[in-house]
Amino acid sequence: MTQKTLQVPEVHCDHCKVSIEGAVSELSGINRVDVAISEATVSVDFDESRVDLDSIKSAIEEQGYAVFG
Ligand SMILES: [Cu+2]
Repeated sequence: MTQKTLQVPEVHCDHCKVSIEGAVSELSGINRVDVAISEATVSVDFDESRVDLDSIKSAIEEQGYAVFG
């Protein structure tokens, strides 16, 4: 399992949290996803043999957020 924390500066409220966590958890190979609103970060545990980081970033970007890290 790989753990990664991404910076998503536009995260600011529960709506952002629900949108991003929902979109990322729909991908296969995601063990855990957590959006920290106060830090504007997305922490994700994932199985690299089933999903890659670019796919996770794309899922967040498709919700309308820029992703860094
Ligand atoms: Cu929001």
